[in-house]
Amino acid sequence: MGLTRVNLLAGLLGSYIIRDPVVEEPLGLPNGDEFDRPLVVFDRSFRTDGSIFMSSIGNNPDIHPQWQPEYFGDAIIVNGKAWPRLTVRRRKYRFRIINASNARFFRFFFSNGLRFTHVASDSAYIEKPVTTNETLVGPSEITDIVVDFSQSKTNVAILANDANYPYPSGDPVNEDNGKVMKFIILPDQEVDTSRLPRRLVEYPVVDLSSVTHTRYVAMYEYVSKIDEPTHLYLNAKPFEAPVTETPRVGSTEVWYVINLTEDNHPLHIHLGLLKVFDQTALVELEEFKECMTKKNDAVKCNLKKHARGKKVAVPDHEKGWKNVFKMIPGHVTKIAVRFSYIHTNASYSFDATAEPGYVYHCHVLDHEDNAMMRPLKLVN
Ligand SMILES: [Cu+2]
Repeated sequence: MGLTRVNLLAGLLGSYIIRDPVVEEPLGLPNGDEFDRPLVVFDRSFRTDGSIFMSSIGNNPDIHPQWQPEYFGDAIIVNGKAWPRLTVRRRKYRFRIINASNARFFRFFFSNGLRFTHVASDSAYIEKPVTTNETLVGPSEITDIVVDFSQSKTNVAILANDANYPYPSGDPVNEDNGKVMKFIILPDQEVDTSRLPRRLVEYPVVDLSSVTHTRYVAMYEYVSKIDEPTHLYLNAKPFEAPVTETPRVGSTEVWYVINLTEDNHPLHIHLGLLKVFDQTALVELEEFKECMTKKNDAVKCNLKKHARGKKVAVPDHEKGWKNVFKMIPGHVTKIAVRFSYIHTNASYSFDATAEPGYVYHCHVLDHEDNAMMRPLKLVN
């Protein structure tokens, strides 16, 4: 707490893929080190000597000497290299693209119109492949896609980004952070034995009639007299306040996540996986915000009356089980949270009630550090 934003920024980081050959080999997706590649993407700023730069002066130094609400770097780094290139063959590749930025969202697309075929998201497969032109990835999200370079009409494709920062209402991208990496596509056609199956992996259906607990998680941002953010809280509580979320092991809960801020926050729940139903715009938002700021109680502030705006459909490729999901500002997001294994519905093979317990938090590192994070204590 307080140091994650600095630790990840300065440290070495990499990816570790856990495979289940029994489930995955029959799918026939591109595999092996050459054709199944993690791409760890983040933004960094550098001094002229190449060392990493992060300003150590807070935006509100009288209140907090170091903290800034979001770190954004000038250069886009993929697997440790700034704006790298990769030579690929004319065939299918699987890329597991991990957004390891502190605060930057990426909306990836290919400059030459090549498309993404999603096969999984975060740590779980989706039911069937979904093809899109672009994919929005918040901090800590993983977009797991197949790209078929045999479909490319050009021999060069730029993987680009057009997500404002902060997302969604910050600055537009520029020449530097609008580019991610370059693919050089070899001209020769080749035989490709990998495939995109019609169906991927189906997990057991969740019985929502067994839901016993509904929770409300409201996201607040606080500002100083000069209108600069000072900190962010979930349910208006600091991390140290006594635990309020105590789900039962094996249960499924419905959470309404209410984003009262102006930014999108990727909510990450430890241990439990989540499925998103929908996102609904809050009407008469200022009135609702005022009530929530006073009472911090979604029921007393009549969330139902305010959750009547336009519904935002969940993109098809994000309808599966997620580790993290992007909470749209001024919206309430309804999610199911499952506290058991999702592939069998069986209970955990370890004692999930053991100390020190778990947490749930916004995955913008600068937010979770100050202190958009709350404890999560499982009970039997
Ligand atoms: Cu956040």
